[in-house]
Amino acid sequence: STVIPHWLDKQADLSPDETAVEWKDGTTVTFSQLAENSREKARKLAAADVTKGDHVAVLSGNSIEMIETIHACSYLGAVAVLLNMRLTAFERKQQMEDAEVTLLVAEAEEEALTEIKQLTFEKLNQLKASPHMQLLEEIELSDVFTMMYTSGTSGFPKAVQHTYENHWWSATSSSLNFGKHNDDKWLIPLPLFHVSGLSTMLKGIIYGMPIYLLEKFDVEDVHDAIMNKEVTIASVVTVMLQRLVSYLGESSYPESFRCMLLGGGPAPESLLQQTKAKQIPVFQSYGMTETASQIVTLSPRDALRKVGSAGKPLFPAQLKIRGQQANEVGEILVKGPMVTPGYYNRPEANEKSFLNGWLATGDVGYLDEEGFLYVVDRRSDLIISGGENIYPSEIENILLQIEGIREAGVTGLTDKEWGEIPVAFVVTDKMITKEEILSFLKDKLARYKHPKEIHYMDQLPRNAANKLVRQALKNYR
Ligand code: S0N
Ligand code: AMP
Ligand code: MG
Ligand code: MG
Repeated sequence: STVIPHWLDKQADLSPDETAVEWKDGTTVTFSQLAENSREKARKLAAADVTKGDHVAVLSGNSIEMIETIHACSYLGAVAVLLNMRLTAFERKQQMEDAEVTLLVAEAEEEALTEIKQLTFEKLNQLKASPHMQLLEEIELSDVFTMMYTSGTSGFPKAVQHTYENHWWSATSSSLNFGKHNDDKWLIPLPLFHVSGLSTMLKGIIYGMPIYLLEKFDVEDVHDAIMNKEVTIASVVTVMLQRLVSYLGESSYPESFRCMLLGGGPAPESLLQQTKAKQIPVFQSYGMTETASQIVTLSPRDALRKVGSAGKPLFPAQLKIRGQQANEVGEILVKGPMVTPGYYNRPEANEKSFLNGWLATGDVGYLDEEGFLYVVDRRSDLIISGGENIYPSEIENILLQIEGIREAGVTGLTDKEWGEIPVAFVVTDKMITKEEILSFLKDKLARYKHPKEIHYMDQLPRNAANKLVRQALKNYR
């Protein structure tokens, strides 16, 4: 398999004094500093017994420590398992156990629900580095670099494995489409624990391009970065773009701002019309954790003619609709070097999802005569709220643990702000208040998964096989 020099060392050699990361307070970090600090962290991780092939969980908001820790793993050949900060400690524990994590590195002390060893960034920094530790100088492209959880096509969160090769091709295919300009600076208001943020951070390393990193999304900070900080590209999800458009009012972005990459879910046509009127250069995209970020993108050039389309597959990617002709709706299949080699420890899911090298996305769409993709429906039952995935059965299973709840069904409803929100329907044996239900969920489910409405029913809609018909729930409000 292919071996290349470690990409961060390479960039530190090519552009040592160029900015790798910029913050809103003006602080910057250069590529050589980033490489040096990441290597130092690798030696400290080695002192904490991390070795090649180990799985190290990383739990942090966007920070330089987090970026260094991710790279530190790569210098040891360890896999960084990125955990979602919005989850409860209970949900994260399940992921860490499933991913066979041996060490958690976190920005703050994590509630100790497991035996898994943990270190805060502060404690890691206090360790004495192993000075003689031989760090990797090369990257084996087929090795797994990162893992992160997604609900996939069936009920339960599964770890998507990303090889170096997946990230490499994700970065290069994006640049073959957008072009790489010398003055590019890419704004990341998205979390680095999602592939949306992570892939952009890695583009920075691979392109030798500065990223403008926000600790968290804030409409004023994003606006300011685009207006005043020479940002040329930004990645956003729909709810962020909505907030930005209303904040922008009658003003317009500078001409140097060349690309607003929109991904992570569908966008209402009204929003796309608004951005068109304000001349915001929106690139609609389709992608998923499994494809290491966008795999299909629509340029503003075609946006007028192809409103609602997600565009065409990027250069080395292929896409087809399962068993269908032009304009016929079916499951979207994708193939390409940015597509994950599979879910960690999930032979059954892998067998179902991969068909002769094609990934069955579970999403439903069609291709028009010119090959433009239209996504018309979501993989079965998945709810996307503000770019975060919610799988109904995750919520249902917790609801069913409540004494007195006999049946539970969850579905997504359209919501102006979040795109969709989860709503629950329960059949109870006794009187249980909504407050009691929500307080039971508190430690077990991330806030964004809490049902926004709870409806009490005499029975739930079921088919002849007694299987819950979630789609039918939508009519029961
Ligand atoms: C939209 C965000 C920023 C909203 O969070 P915000 O406003 O910062 O909220 P908080 O202040 O933390 O909390 C306030 C209240 O809001 C609730 N809340 C927060 N988020 C959500 C949510 N998503 N849904 C519902 N409620 C939410 C909080 O719980 C709190 O309420 P209370 O007080 O009641 O608890 C934030 O949600 C966010 O960052 N979303 C984006 C996540 C993301 O990156 N998703 C993309 C995942 N997909 C991929 O990575 C693949 C596609 C991809 O790669 C891509 C995607 C986008 C752009 C580019 C690409 C690419 O291809 O490169
Ligand atoms: P994630 O599971 O977080 O990686 O998010 C990927 C999912 O978001 C996809 O499987 C789709 O269901 C959805 N999605 C992404 N892009 C689009 C789009 N352009 N239109 C509709 N849904 C999308
Ligand atoms: Mg997912
Ligand atoms: Mg999502």
